[in-house]
Amino acid sequence: MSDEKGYGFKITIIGDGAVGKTSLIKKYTQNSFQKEYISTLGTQFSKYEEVIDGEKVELYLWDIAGQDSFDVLRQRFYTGSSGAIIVFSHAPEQSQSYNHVNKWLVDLKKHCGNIPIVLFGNKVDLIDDGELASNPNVPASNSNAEQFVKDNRFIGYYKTSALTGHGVTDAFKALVRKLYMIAKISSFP
Ligand SMILES: Nc1nc2c(ncn2[C@@H]2O[C@H](COP(=O)(O)OP(=O)(O)OP(=O)(O)O)[C@@H](O)[C@H]2O)c(=O)[nH]1
Ligand SMILES: [Mg+2]
Repeated sequence: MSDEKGYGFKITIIGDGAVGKTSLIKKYTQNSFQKEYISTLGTQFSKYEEVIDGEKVELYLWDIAGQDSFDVLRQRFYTGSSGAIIVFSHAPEQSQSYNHVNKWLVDLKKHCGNIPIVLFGNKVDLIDDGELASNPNVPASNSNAEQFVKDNRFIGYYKTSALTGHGVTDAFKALVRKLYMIAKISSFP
């Protein structure tokens, strides 16, 4: 999807309800954070422009509600995604969200095939980072999450916090840069 005006990428963001999908987009695009939880109703769409290597890149960020009640609606919104972000939460009471990452991956692949994907482990501000680094028995430990992304050929795994901003820019940029490189290579005559 390129023309002389630059590049445009649709990025779909999925993951369980309340893991922080909307908050991460807000942090990245507006550098703001909201403490109250307002569940996304169906889908939310944001457009964001940035410049990579002097070229304009437009991002169309499709934020899809994680609640099961939106399952049917969600299918239609995968269409045309250039890349995807799967988010889970490190908050202790949301530890199940890591176990559901594979379910999201299967759903995504069914509709989009093999597109570049990045895994975000969000809400790292709520846990002891040392524990993730040193205890492989924690399901979402660094070593387990890194092995998962390797096995499934994701672009990468990033620990993020939409609250503090930790890792957010690096995580989004990893995907945007990858999409840009792919588009650039395929636009060569
Ligand atoms: N401490 C902390 N709280 C966060 C973080 N990210 C999001 N939250 C909070 O978690 C709650 C849910 O965040 P949302 O961004 O609405 O989650 P969501 O994944 O978009 O949820 P759905 O739209 O229902 O799928 C909100 O109260 C946020 O303030 C984070 O990194 N750290
Ligand atoms: Mg949301």
